[in-house]
Amino acid sequence: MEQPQQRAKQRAFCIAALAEGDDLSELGELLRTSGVAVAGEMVQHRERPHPNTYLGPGKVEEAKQMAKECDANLIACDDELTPRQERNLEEAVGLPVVDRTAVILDIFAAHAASAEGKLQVELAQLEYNLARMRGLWTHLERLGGGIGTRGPGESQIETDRRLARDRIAALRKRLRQVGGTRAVMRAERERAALPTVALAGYTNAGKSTLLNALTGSEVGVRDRLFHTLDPSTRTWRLAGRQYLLTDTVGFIRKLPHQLVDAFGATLEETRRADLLLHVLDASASLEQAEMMRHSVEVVLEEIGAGETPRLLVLNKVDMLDQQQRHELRLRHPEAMLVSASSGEGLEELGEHIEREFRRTLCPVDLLVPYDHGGSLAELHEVAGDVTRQDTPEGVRVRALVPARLAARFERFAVAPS
Ligand SMILES: Nc1nc2c(ncn2[C@@H]2O[C@H](COP(=O)(O)OP(=O)(O)OP(=O)(O)O)[C@@H](O)[C@H]2O)c(=O)[nH]1
Ligand SMILES: [Mg+2]
Repeated sequence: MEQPQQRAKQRAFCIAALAEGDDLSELGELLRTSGVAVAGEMVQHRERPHPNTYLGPGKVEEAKQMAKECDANLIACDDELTPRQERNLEEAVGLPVVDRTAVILDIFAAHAASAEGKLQVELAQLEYNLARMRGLWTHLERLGGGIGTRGPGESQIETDRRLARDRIAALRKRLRQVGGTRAVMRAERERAALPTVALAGYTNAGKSTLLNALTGSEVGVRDRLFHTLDPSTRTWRLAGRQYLLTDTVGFIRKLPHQLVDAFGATLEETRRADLLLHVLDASASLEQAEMMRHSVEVVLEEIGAGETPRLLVLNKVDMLDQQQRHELRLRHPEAMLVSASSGEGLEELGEHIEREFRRTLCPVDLLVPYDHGGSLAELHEVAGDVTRQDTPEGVRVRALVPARLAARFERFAVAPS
């Protein structure tokens, strides 16, 4: 799918209108992930972007000159542009303009592996393009080799829009069907009543590495943005009990709303977890880390996981010295410090989670008659700390079960001895 020779020809001049700061490194990282080189950059400090041209008129002129001097053939903007801003900028600078959303969508398109992931990305791209009244695919042209063209006639645009709307409806329907299968699988898991833990966090925080380290699996890991798009769930054994651990798509500052919308089903796994591990790259600068932590909180809120219990996991501490670790502990006294690579802190993390779950368990005292072997087997699956004793009337059992399952065994309840 990658076409390095063609892609390397893209040289972007990066622009941003920021209230403060001048850090365009993340946009640069996104562009590189997408195979585009960074030729130069410019930041204008302003309260909010210019409504017509994003940068102010004088700065647009300056950007045009600078882009020319560094031989850029593309302008990349660190925000999502309105269609009008994009058009005006393109006209004024005389170069194609891509915004942050287009770049992120392009990366998602390149990384989508599963059928569902591809559908979700296509849906997000269509919605983005539809709002822009442009031909179906343009710009980075990864998906169809440039089916659409810039500036098609009105009737062409109308046809494209109609096609796009039809396709969007078809995609939504298809995704609902796929989502149905997912719901069935989830229902099965819920019947098995395993506690579920989901990994959430900024892209590249080390979520997949952590999943692998904890469960001994081999989910793909790479030092690139948005490597994981499809959720993967593994069982995780902890103190004799089985948990489900789910890894899913990473978040980013200004995550395009089209993606949040399209990835709704995938993010459902995050929303429904009993516990969220918010994985944060602790090797980042304080400022970076704070920005990443905040962005993740915002997205979690947005997808309706704001209330899910969560635990902050500071990863990559192998890159820190004692002083830095000490500062982190003071800053986040509730957090766990771990290194998914070296294994440091993973045992403590497991113990902590185990303790938290134990607190939600409910003690039961039962007398299960001998002809109810099925219930006994079920109990063994979901309960911890089971002690049993055979008596003439049946099996006398004492165990800890998840509160939401206690009712299943109520009919066997007896007074504690
Ligand atoms: N030094 C160090 N590097 C780590 C650690 N955990 C992960 N990494 C590296 O960080 C990079 C990203 O790791 P992933 O596990 O792919 O991150 P992710 O959060 O799953 O990223 P996305 O799937 O893109 O959202 C890889 O190069 C890992 O090798 C750690 O504890 N220490
Ligand atoms: Mg990953």
